[in-house]
Amino acid sequence: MEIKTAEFVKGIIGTNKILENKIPQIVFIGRSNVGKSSVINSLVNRKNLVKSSSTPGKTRQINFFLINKKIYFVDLPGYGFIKASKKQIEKIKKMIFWYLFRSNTKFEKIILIIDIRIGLTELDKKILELINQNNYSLIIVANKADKLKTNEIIKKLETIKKIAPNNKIIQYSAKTKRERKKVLNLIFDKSIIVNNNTNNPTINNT
Ligand SMILES: Nc1nc2c(ncn2[C@@H]2O[C@H](COP(=O)(O)OP(=O)(O)OP(=O)(O)O)[C@@H](O)[C@H]2O)c(=O)[nH]1
Ligand SMILES: [Mg+2]
Repeated sequence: MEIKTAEFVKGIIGTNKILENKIPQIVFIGRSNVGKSSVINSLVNRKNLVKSSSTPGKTRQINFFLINKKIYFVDLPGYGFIKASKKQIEKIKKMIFWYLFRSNTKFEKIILIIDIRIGLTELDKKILELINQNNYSLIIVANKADKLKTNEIIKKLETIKKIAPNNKIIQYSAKTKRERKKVLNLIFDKSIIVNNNTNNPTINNT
């Protein structure tokens, strides 16, 4: 599916009406600084729709972007290391866990972004386990592949695959947009039938 429109809707920090509407949510999660915001920008082909920065901890809210007027891309703050006070880090961590596991939100798909050079960290593994327990459809996007040579990419992907044998893993670069089409195809992988005659997306649960 090609992305035609992308607009910022709102950022939330707790319960909100936006969680109750029926628009499917595709959520992007991962450690701070792995490139969640950059990946969203590159997928929607916009340079600055989502704020990204070299300072870890740029994203502080749960940000909703309406894509093709039919689906939300949701950009989360990063977990793990961010430049913020202990209190703030704890607050963000709580917010992420609430949204993912206790807010009753039904996700269409979860996109776990990692830095391909670092692979899955202990915290990634913990979150991965929880996501798999909840039976969500998950894709691991190994970002920043432009920083590695082809043979190194293959090795890193093999290691990640060993740790997460049941999940789809794909290399990506938000910088070069290599494999952009593939990532988009995976994200929209038949689970959503776009009905052009109505604003209501139809979910195909088969
Ligand atoms: N070389 C390279 N740099 C990237 C890539 N993706 C992101 N970056 C850089 O990594 C840094 C962090 O990117 P962000 O998109 O802000 O990361 P984030 O995961 O949203 O960070 P938080 O919001 O702090 O959690 C920025 O300096 C980006 O330019 C990539 O594919 N390749
Ligand atoms: Mg961000």
